[in-house]
Amino acid sequence: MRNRKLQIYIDGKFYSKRDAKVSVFDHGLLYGDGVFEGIRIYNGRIFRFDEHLDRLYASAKAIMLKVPLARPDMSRATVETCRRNGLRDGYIRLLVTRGVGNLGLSPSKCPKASVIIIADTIELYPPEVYHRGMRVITTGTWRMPNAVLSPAVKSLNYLNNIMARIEASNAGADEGLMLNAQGYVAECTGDNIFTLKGNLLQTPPISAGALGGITRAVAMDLAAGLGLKMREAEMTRYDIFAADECFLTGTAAEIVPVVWLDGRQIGNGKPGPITTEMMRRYRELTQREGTPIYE
Ligand code: PXG
Repeated sequence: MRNRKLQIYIDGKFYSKRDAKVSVFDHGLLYGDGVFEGIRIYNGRIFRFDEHLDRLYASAKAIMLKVPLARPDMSRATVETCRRNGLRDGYIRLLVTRGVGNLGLSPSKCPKASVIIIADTIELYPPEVYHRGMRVITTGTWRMPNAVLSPAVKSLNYLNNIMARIEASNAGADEGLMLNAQGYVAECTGDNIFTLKGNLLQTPPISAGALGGITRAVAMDLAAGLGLKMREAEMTRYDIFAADECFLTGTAAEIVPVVWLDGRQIGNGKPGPITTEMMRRYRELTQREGTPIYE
């Protein structure tokens, strides 16, 4: 029902879902040239909105994309899009594309970037995934090296991750673990990864090919509150096989347990107590923090 009334922001105007369209000459479509964010709305508030805007503008800067809206205007446009769609819980997809150009690669013929804001409800993982934990396989597709395109840039070109996601699906797994070109763990196709061994929580550094996940940062804060030691360290698959607990973090997934990797059970094969407590604390946090949409 809501979809029929969806109001989508494109460059300062609102369109119905039917009429919300971009040009076939937009380099976002032609080349995946652009950046984006996926942001959650909980309880009438935009969760970690500033952090998402920071990352969006940093990604844009890294690819020399001039965002046509100043940050306060981007913030206002996003809040307005949420309001128009009457959302109290949902998902925001914020895109900045290189805009309309010609058929050449060069963005020099794209005079103006485009901003698209979609705010809608979100399809979540089924609850049983959180109860039983995820099964993950290591994909043959590596996370692209920094010298190819920094994995810290949240660009519209997700083919690297999509190829890995297809491999995981074909293998009947819930997610795919991606290694970097040196063979170290980078992240999953749309989530960061953490292991717990004793009192030590570890996650790969950004330099290993991990996106600077907003949920990753929240998980690090929660770990401190639980008295855990936190370390960003080069990790191999061994660290996951030998871990007591393992979980993934992402805006869509939140915190989700991993109980199996490449045929090895992790810990006792059930979501661990620390993971479960972190999931609880994360959910509690999302209910009370964020930028208010209505008032
Ligand atoms: N790594 C990658 C490669 C991602 O795309 C994360 C980590 C987690 O970051 P945040 O900031 O969300 O904690 C992401 C998240 C999906 C999906 O459908 C995931 C993301 C974007 C769009 C869709 O799983 N990015």
